[in-house]
Amino acid sequence: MTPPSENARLPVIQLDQVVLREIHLPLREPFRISSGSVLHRRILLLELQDRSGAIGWSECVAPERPNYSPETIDTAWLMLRDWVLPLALGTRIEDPARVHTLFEGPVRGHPMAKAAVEMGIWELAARQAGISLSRLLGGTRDRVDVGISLGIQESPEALIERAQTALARGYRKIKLKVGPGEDYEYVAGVRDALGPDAPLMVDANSAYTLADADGLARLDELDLMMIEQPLDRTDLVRHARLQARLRTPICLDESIDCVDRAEDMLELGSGRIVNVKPGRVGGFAPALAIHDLCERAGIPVWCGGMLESGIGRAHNVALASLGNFQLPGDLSPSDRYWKRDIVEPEWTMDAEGRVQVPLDRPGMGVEVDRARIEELMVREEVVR
Ligand code: OSB
Ligand code: MG
Repeated sequence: MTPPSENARLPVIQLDQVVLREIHLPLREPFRISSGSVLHRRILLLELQDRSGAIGWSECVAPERPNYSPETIDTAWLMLRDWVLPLALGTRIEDPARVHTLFEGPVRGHPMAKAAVEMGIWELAARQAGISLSRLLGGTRDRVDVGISLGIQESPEALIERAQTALARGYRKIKLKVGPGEDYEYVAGVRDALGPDAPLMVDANSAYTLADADGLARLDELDLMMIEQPLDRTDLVRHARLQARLRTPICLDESIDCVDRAEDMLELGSGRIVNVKPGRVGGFAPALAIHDLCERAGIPVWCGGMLESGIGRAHNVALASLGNFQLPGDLSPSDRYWKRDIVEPEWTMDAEGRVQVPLDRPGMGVEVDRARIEELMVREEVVR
């Protein structure tokens, strides 16, 4: 397939410097998944400067703790400064779709660190070309369906209340985080309260093993859209065995960290849906390749989230505007996460559960509130 970037005339990019900044952004409420909880998001932002003076922004989605994948904000900072950025700085970049190949051989792993640079270059290229990031990526939608991801709560009642509020607010998909002992009762309670048509799913973040297959098969009764990442991140074979036992589609998140893993999933039957997070797979180009592969195979994808600020959200919204993002993304509006976001305008959702893709603005389509970043910043380093 023709890389989408070939459809636009792009100026050559040559990065002079990249500023790494860490900001602390408190969530409105703690977000708990099976492997841990977060209340204060430590966020790594990249400001990329081209030799022309043009600027691009990106966000590294690595969390504080290595409980989702091995990466953390601190490993990403180190990898960016010492290994990834030196490969990009000063290099003539004619096509953002090829940037990820610079990093592949010399740096094994660390997809979130790599993705932050790759995605920032796409953003910069779109701005330079005067077109939206969505258009540069090959997006076809002007609005995107939104889902919400609800953390594990103290009780089924507390979860039911949040799920009811989310449904009334217009969300098109309601994802419930689950784990052993905090699953069937919670999800059945929500199903009962919301009715048979509510678009419900669960996400286990690898909390189960095949020994839990009977319990997971019970979830079939609850007519879920999908069960996200029930088993270990590295385990495609057992996901295939589990999928063979379930009526409910398995969606893989953590397991799909590159295009080849998506191909393996298709071949093995490890799942029927893919959650695409550009940070998890090393950037937009691998994310687009997974999107295309799944489209050819008749597998729907949707855009996941990592509790991004308005910058990472902008990148996700642009990606989710592509055709095979058939299911609602974890792209909640700014005020679901933060008292105040770091971009202008903030991200909003309409009453039908949709977010507008800012097609008429160059680049990611929102402006960074530098004063706010200054206020929230705890660390800064310029890499040249
Ligand atoms: O597994 O999708 C996940 C947040 C942090 C780490 C992992 C996940 C999540 C979410 C949040 O589900 C989705 C969002 O950003 O709203
Ligand atoms: Mg997930």
